Amino acid sequence: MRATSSPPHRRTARYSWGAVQTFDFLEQIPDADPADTARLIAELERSVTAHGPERARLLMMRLMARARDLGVDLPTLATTPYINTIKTSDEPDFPGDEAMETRIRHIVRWNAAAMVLRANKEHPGIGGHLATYASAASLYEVGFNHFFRGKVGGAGDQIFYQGHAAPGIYSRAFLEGRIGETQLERFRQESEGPGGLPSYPHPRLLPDFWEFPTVSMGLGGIGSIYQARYNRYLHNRSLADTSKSRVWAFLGDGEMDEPESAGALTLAAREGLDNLTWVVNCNLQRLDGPVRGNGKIVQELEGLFRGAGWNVIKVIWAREWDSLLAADATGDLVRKMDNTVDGEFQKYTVAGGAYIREHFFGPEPALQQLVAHLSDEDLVRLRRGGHDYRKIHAAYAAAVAHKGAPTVILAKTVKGWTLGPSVEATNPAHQAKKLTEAELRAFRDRLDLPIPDEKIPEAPYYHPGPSSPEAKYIAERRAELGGPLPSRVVHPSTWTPPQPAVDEEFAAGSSVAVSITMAFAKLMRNLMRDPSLGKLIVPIVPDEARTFGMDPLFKQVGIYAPFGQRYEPVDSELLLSYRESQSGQVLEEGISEAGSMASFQAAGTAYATHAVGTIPFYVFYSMFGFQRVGDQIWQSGDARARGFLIGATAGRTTLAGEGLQHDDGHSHLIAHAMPHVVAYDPAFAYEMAALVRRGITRMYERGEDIVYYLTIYNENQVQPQLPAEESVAEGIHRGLYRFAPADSTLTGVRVRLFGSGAIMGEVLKARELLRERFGVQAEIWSATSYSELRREALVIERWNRRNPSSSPRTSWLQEQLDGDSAPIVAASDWMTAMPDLIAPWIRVPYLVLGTDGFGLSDTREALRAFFSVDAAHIAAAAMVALARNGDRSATDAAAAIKDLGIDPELQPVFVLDR
Ligand SMILES: Cc1ncc(C[n+]2csc(CCOP(=O)(O)OP(=O)(O)O)c2C)c(N)n1
Ligand SMILES: [Mg+2]
Repeated sequence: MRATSSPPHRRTARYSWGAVQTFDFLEQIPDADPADTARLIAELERSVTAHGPERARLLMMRLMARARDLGVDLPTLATTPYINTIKTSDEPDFPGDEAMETRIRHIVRWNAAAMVLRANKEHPGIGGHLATYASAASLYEVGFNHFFRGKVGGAGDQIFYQGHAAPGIYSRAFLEGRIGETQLERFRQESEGPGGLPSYPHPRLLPDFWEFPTVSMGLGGIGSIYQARYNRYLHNRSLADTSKSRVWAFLGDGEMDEPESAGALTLAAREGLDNLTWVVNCNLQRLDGPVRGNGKIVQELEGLFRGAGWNVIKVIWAREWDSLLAADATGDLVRKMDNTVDGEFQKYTVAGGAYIREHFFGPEPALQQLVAHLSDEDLVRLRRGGHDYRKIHAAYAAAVAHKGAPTVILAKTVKGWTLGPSVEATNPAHQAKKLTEAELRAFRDRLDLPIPDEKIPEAPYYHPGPSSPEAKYIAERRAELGGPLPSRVVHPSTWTPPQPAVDEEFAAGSSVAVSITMAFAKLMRNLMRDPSLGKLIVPIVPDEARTFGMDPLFKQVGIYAPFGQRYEPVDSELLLSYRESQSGQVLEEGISEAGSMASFQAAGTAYATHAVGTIPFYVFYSMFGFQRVGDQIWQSGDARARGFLIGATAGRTTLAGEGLQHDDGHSHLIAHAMPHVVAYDPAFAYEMAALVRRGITRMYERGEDIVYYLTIYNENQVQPQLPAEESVAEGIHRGLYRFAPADSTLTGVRVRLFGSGAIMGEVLKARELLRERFGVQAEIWSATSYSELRREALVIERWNRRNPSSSPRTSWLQEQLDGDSAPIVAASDWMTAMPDLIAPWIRVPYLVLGTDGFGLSDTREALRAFFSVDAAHIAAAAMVALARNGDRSATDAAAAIKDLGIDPELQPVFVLDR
């Protein structure tokens, strides 16, 4: 008997103190008839001794299959043999004209390569990819000709294309006549204006074409899962009929290593998303080399997906293998397939027929015999399954028919297929963007295209003409399937703004101290009661609703649960119980910021995908927003998502006690880097409410493709009334307004204090200190958005820079501040870099206080003193600003610092410790 490693039911643990313990869970299951068990095991042992382990393996699998038929509940096998999941005899007839579709595919292949080759000839180094699409062409073509539903008469399917396959998708649109030659010529050359084609699927750059940005590896995967789920959400809430929409996602096998690719697989199975199909293009290679040279990526992924509850269909071998497998009476061929690692399979693709004969079939006489009738060329022509139309079609048909779970198709292909020996399955294939003349000629011959030899050096585009049989065939196929894809359509919508009852209470202020977070939770409840808008609001929380005071929504509108609530919640007796419902409105995502962000994107793009302008409010711990899922937030800009990101428990000093990994003092800086994000740091409830209303108007009435980011805090304060001045209403949105004038009872020097967010409370206290202790009057300004102020100032500045002889234009910032010589102190709960964003336009002494460095676990007061953003430090800075402005002496300022109890020598070393 062969030596085996420890069986899966037995585990041995060796402890550092020397103990060894063996766990055998089978021994722990009571056995009513040990003698019968021993008899069966002895039978198995005899079989292994007599016939070897392979036969025992077969026997065990047959027994398990029979047991399942008899209704025995056995654990699922993680992997199956390395052959196609669908038996040849079970394949449906191919419904298309295969010869015609092959010709079409050849044309698409050619132009996909030509556009990359020509762009790189014109602009060496501009990039583009040949090998990805070359391996995936059949996978896409079967979809386009037989499965993907277009948008005529409904939303159609949502398709997430592999980013690096973009040339193939453009090339097909060219054959369809949707993209012209001049556009192909402008692949990766967009700066001239409309007509350029972006490198990858970017709705931001090509908004009538692309729908879902995918090229940041992994984000297409998780995005597609949440898209399928959101389709169900819309359907279950009667907001859109998505029953005919299927989500297709094409991913690379290397891409499956991204946590985002694999991270939400169980959600898809748990929610029974049989409206979702993934196609993983297993060309066995990623950018640098093999995905699993020493293993088998298809088998590994099979185990992963099956374990997560997916329906798995492997498409490994093309039809040429059918007869070989049928003749494999001993199972030797299957065993060889099982035992061959991916690195070897890659080698077989490049090494030729003689090598395949010697190394794959050679060592075993039975296998050698199996292919004795085939020439070396024939062996090379034994294709992988992912290049066989019929096998792919069978897999897609089975996926579409499967009920109750999502399906993944693991299609084995060759990277760079058809592109010749310098690309096909070579390790640098991913980055290939050149072919020699001879290779191009060979490529043309292989594709059998009528391109004359003399034209070959320029890699010309080939179109058979709009009335050619090929063009007609694809036009008919697409017409039957509901029109061309990809295509992004924004439907006009009717619009009713939220009623005044939604937010008028916030303009009135409060008599008791409440936090902005509480005000926000109330605003959400009000919004969801609005007769026209209420149903469109989509609250998204990653297991933090209670933290943000949003748990009343559980009862008010319910938590979305596709199968309803199958248990009586522990708190069913309480007023605010945990209510799950099929029509629930809250997306309670559990602890997955990446999942929440994917939901945000599906909800925020529904205005285009499903012509229903749902308004997502994703509320999260601000620390776990921009830095945790920054790439997805960036992607939401590309996707043209609309909605609100709410960074709750914000502020490096306001979130007391939580310390270094919770105290966010920099998400606004990251937000500033995102062009579509309009970020605000409101100080008062009326600001927050006004921003939400304006945000809704901008996004959903005016159709701006932007995302609002608001930070909200947990500090209670009596909320002031909205000042009546027009400049206040406008200033809230522009980023700065004067909240309170200087105290007119005082004469003498004056300072301007900028406050924002929770630090506004300290600024207001500093005003009192300045008045009482130093007789200084202070104006209070609320800086709701340094980033918006800077953006506008930059636009104005650019115009002035380009028009030096015209009279200069002025920004809102300059209009508010210029002509006043009083110095300015700005304080916030964010890094000093935030107020510094506007420093270039400030012409008076400008002192900035902020929270640079790691947070600490301490009280709010201690943290504010530590970071120098409390009232005393603000007042002290004001005295220094006055001194720098020549309004007070340096001695006065030094005395004030002492008077305020600040130790000038105290260096909080670990704030900027390096
Ligand atoms: C997040 C991220 N990391 C890295 C890259 C760079 N990159 C682009 S394609 C690629 C390899 C893709 O391999 P695979 O997923 O197997 O796709 P294939 O082209 O083989 O079909 C890499 C590393 C990227 N686009 N996104
Ligand atoms: Mg790959």
